[in-house]
Amino acid sequence: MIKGMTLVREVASADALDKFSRLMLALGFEQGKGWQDETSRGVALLSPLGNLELMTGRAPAVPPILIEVLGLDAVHAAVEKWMLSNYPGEAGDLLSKPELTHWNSRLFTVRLKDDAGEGLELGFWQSENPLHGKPAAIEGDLSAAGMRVAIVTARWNAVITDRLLQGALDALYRSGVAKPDVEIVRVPGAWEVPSAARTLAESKKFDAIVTLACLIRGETAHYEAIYNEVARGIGQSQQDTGIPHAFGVLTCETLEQALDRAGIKAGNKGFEAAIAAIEMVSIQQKLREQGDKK
Ligand code: DLZ
Repeated sequence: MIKGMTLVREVASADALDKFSRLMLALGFEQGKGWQDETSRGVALLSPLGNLELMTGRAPAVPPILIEVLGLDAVHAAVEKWMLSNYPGEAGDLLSKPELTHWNSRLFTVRLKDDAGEGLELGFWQSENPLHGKPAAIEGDLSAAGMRVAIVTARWNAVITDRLLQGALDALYRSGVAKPDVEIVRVPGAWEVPSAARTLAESKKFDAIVTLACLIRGETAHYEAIYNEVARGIGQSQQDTGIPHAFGVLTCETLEQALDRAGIKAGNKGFEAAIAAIEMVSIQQKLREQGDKK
């Protein structure tokens, strides 16, 4: 199994090596295991993706070390700041501006000069193609046209759960679910959510179930016991039926915290749960299609 690639490149001096590693660490590179012995010293830097490119023909005019980034302008600003403090008066000559390349990217270069005037040239680049370098992954779509969804919502703490419900409906309708394809089931409290969710899932009439409830520690006797059972029951229904169940059960210390998570300050967890349900339905469809092809 291939694990990664290592390119070993000699640098002109210890000074250039130090400058290089300090700049890379300042930009957020993870430090790998370097080495030091009587004859040499090495610095290792790890990046999330590696890419070895060999070529023939017209060589792109680029430095031998290229670092692919997201947010090239922000990286340029960070490198410029670093250069201004490490090469006062010279940064303008050593650092280029980002420019378009003939290979559908933007690039800037930086020269890390050492005391002897030698050093190391690096290039930072970003592809104009937003999908470039993305690891291949199966991801769900958020288009929900034709999807049938059941929402189970608890009446207990209705001031919160009604807001969660509004958030969930907003997400479903905006993603293309038709109103007649949404069934809303109200149950007394969080405790009753799993059994209703399971009945709906077993009916095979729905592609996904969204569960909504709110438990407030300070106001809920046996808070831990109820919460554990609700979470277990919803999870088990999902596992046993294979129908995605989104978990929109709030567990909060105070009513204020619950309000924040129901649309005031920290998003609306009902909205988020509905989006997760849509995404999971789409992912399951894709996984099934992939399985059928094999
Ligand atoms: C009993 C109870 C309590 C104390 N607290 C809550 C809560 O914070 N949130 C909630 O959704 N439900 C609560 N319940 C009601 C139980 O979930 C359940 O509805 C009743 O015990 C009846 O079975």
